[in-house]
Amino acid sequence: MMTVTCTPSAAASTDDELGMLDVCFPSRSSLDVEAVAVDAGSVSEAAGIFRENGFVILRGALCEHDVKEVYEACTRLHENVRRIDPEGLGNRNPQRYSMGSLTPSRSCMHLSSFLHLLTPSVLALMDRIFNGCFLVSGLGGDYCTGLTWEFQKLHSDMRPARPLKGKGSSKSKMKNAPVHCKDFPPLVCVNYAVQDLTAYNGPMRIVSWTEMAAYCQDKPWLDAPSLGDELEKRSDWLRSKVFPLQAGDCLVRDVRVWHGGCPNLSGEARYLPALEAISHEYFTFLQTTGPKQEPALPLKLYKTLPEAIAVLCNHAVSSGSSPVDAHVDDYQWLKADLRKPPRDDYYLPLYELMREDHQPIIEVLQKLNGQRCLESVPSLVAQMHGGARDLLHTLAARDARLHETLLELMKPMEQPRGQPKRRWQK
Ligand SMILES: O=C(O)CCC(=O)C(=O)O
Repeated sequence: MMTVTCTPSAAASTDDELGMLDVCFPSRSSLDVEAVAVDAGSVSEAAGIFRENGFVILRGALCEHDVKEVYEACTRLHENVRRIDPEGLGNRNPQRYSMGSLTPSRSCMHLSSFLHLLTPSVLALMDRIFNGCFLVSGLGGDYCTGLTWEFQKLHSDMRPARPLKGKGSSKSKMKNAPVHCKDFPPLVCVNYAVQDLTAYNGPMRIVSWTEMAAYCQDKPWLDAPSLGDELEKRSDWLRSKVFPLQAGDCLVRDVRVWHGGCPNLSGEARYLPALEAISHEYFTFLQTTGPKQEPALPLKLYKTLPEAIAVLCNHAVSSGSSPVDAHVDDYQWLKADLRKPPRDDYYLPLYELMREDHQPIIEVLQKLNGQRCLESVPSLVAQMHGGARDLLHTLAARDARLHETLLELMKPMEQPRGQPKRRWQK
């Protein structure tokens, strides 16, 4: 394995740069995705994988029609967000957004397309994971724009929880919350892919309970590593990305399992809309200790749900005269200022120096990967600056498939000036 260093160097060699490109955009994930993936209907098998790892992938959970509608809903949401945050400062780091946190109701339950995420196969799995004792706590998810440069630090969505220790810290307000036992998840998030997820368009990365425990060893309260530490001590985790996924697949994860966002330089926003399920126990705890929640599900939409699904949402439904009732399918119903400063550092030394070179390369690779819009690849290559073009050529020289495809595409083009001809010849 190539050695990566955390020391920024203004004059990184091509080998360093290729190595970094492989860490940031590996052609294969270091996660054995097939080993943790099952068909959406295989509830028992899925529950077993979930229990062991803290997550599982369900193939084909959302049908094509619903994928399309949810994707369009995400796109509309993003268009409206852009009006409020044209610079892309984000609410979860630059260019990154939590969709639930964008709206005054802290959920997307007022957008009818999001109700497609309440799929029977996923709810059957929730039933198994929570032993029948759960509710739907929200619909939301995360997205990053098509030009998201940085990684996001690995994190648990519930930082005070101590699943590897089994009990809360004595100082925390959450000390007695029912969130510390590893085998009883308080919250499960189901992130749906609504577009194919590839190496290049910002799939999420995630690590298993076993890996977390090995990292923490005798310090079970330890937080996830910073990005610098991750690169230095666990560079494989930066490659532990949930891809390839097809639109319609979903990642079911205990929110306490460490995960994080990855760069997306594909030029297209990547959406991961989500359903969130909460245990009865944790819900009751929040009812008695937390702030009162405003209803998030308009009565009009609630009435369209099948009985078996509606009962899981009873606690979130409005009376018919709440603010949310006036905003059914209103994509402009967003917080006036939705931007939030980043919680963690998101700089990865060395990568920062190279990302400008990587961006045009990733756009080309993503287009080749999807075999879509191949006509635009030659012009993308022609627009690259010298450094990026050199790097792509070096990559092509090492990767037979990339070499052949680019060679074919480049036939009608002139050799870029200054490039030795042999780079394009086998
Ligand atoms: O968008 C992603 O891939 C992960 C986002 C995430 O985990 C977060 O913002 O908390």
